[in-house]
Amino acid sequence: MRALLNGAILARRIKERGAELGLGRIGIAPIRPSEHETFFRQWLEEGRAAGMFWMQRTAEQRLDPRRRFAWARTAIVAAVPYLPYREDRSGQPGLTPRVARYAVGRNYHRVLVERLESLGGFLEHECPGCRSLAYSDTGAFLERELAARAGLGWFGKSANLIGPGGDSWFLLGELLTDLELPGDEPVADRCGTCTACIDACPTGAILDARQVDSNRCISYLTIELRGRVPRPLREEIGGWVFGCDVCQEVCPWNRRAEPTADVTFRPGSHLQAAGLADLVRLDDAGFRAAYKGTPLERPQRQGLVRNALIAAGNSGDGEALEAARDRLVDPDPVVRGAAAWALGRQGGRRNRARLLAARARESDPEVRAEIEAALDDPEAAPEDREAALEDREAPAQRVTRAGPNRKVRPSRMVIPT
Ligand code: B12
Ligand code: SF4
Ligand code: SF4
Repeated sequence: MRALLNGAILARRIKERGAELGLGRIGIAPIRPSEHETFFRQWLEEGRAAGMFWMQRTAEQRLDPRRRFAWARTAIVAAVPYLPYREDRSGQPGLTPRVARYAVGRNYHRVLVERLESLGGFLEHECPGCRSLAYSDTGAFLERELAARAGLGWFGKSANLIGPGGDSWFLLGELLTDLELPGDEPVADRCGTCTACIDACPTGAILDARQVDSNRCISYLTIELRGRVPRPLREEIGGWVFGCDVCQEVCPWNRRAEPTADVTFRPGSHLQAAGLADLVRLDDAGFRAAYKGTPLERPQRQGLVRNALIAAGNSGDGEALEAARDRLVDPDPVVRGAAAWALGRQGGRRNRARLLAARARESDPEVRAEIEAALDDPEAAPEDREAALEDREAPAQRVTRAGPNRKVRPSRMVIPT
């Protein structure tokens, strides 16, 4: 343990250096066991972590970082602003409005850790022999709790941390150190009687008592979930292909937020120049070329193409739906199933013909079930359903009975709302 006589001066210099390094606002908190242990354990026990089993596996360390880092005394926590643009999302080009704002630029984990390590170098220079370790997101910490303790914001009803200056468009990272530094004061909760985030969440994922049920959160469904998205939630995902910003968009504290000048978070050309159809068409090589090293690498090709197909089914984007027909023969069964869903939702004679052909050759039982459900989609126009039922009884007569050139239904939703 290292006590410092000039801790307050060092803390101020750390904050100044952090700002110079692009770490935004810095707060300091002692490392100690969680004050919200019951809350966290209950969240896990009620299955709110969904398929993120790593949360359960590392629960004890999250609740008390000293179990793993016995030497650590203080967390220097950075809240790095990332808002990439001020304007309404729908005015952004290409895929940008379909991707959560924190992920439109470069991979922030790497960037934040590099900057925090530079801050560690500064600490070493000021206090030779001290120890430090940088993390952002991927470490087993309750980062929001650490940040709240370090005075970087309050835990809003949306579960997002809202900064004392009044917005939640920032990412967190921390530098653990064996130095003992004076901590900052937590800020008061200013959500008041507002419930805008709870009311606006498209999937009803925000429960009372500031809990998010990951099973329903679009961020989880589009980024972390491997395999099929549960059917009842697909429509609610709207046009999102990676993450979701709805609970932050409606937060009154975010209304006047200024975009960051940090180029790290500027929308990349891989998103601005591409459309939904490009995403639907991605093969392995195309995925690696466009998305490796970006935040969108996380769901892998299977997840990203699956998400694009769901967005296509919801948006009625003609080019993307045209591309979806080819995905019925994709090597990945999850992608084939999502393609069936998108085409079933859109209805129409040509889509039905493709689905019937796919059903005839499909050997995977789960994809077959998707195709059956798509042929029977209650969302399809009534004449589609009728024709689909007839198709099952007498496939050979389908083309003549369904009638020519039935119009594809109009768009339900063009971009996420
Ligand atoms: C798992 C995870 C998710 C999951 C689960 C989300 C969740 N709400 O728990 C999913 C995939 C759904 C997700 C989504 C998002 N995430 Co996320 N996620 C994480 C991760 C890895 C762990 C979070 C966790 O431990 N959850 C368990 C719950 C119980 O903990 P918690 O929400 O953090 O709450 C704790 C404290 O805040 C504390 N607490 C503190 N004060 C108070 C006060 C009261 C009254 C109470 C009751 C509790 C309380 O209680 C809890 C236990 O300590 C963290 C990184 C990390 N290592 O912490 C990023 C992190 C929380 N995510 C982040 C972001 C940006 C997002 C998204 C906005 C991304 C997007 N746009 O799509 C969404 C927001 C969804 C939402 N409304 O929460 C940021 C949050 C930044 C911020 N300003 O808050 C983090 C910190 C990553 C980072 N390094 O910046 N995420
Ligand atoms: S990120 Fe989207 S789905 Fe998740 S809690 Fe917020 S509004 Fe709901
Ligand atoms: S929308 Fe309202 S309730 Fe939700 S986090 Fe913002 S201020 Fe709090």
